[in-house]
Amino acid sequence: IMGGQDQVIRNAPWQVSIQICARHECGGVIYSKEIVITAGHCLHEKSVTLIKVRVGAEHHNYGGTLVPVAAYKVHEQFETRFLHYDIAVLRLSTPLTFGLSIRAINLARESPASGTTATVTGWGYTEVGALADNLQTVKLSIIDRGECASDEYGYGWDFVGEETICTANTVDGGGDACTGDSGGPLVANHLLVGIVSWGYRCGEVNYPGVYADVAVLRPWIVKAANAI
Ligand code: 4AZ
Repeated sequence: IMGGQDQVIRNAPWQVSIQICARHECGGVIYSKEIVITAGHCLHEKSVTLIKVRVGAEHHNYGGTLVPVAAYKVHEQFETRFLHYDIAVLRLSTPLTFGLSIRAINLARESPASGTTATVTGWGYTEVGALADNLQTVKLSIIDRGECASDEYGYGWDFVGEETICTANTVDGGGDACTGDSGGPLVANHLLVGIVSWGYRCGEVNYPGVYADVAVLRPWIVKAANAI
């Protein structure tokens, strides 16, 4: 997270760190005692035995509990070129015990309107090449897909699929998600509205942050969570 501040896990108890080969790779979100949501590109073609999830910790590298993963499923339409349908669910090998630092968040049923304030959290880069030790949080503004796709402001329609939403970067060096935040939560009005997906660099004007739109992908998430 660029331009954010420290967050305690009790204020984002659905946030997890997805670890591959014992290193923080991505964020993730607790959906139920056994199911975690993350980005498709975080798990795509990874060996399930190498994946663990750290829950209930402010720090990606210690504290809380490290839980092995039993299985995962990436969206059937996920593709690596434009990162469309960048969503996956995984099943933990043992169910979580919920408490003040570990709990689920409900999925939004409607996509957030342009101008909605949303909060993104994660341990991703705070500057080039540097993960955050302590969980970071920043408030951002949702922009509509047309603005995100527009040539002057954004990426073009190839990159901004119907299953994505975006956040504005209105000032250079302002708040944004970055490398290592992928798979983590974008929260508005106490509901999960997005999963961090990608962006061109971080915190640069004219390059919005792109997220999987949870309301659009909700039917897939519910079905996949029941099937794995
Ligand atoms: C990444 O590489 C990444 N500025 C995630 C989000 C953003 C940029 C990069 C958004 O995972």
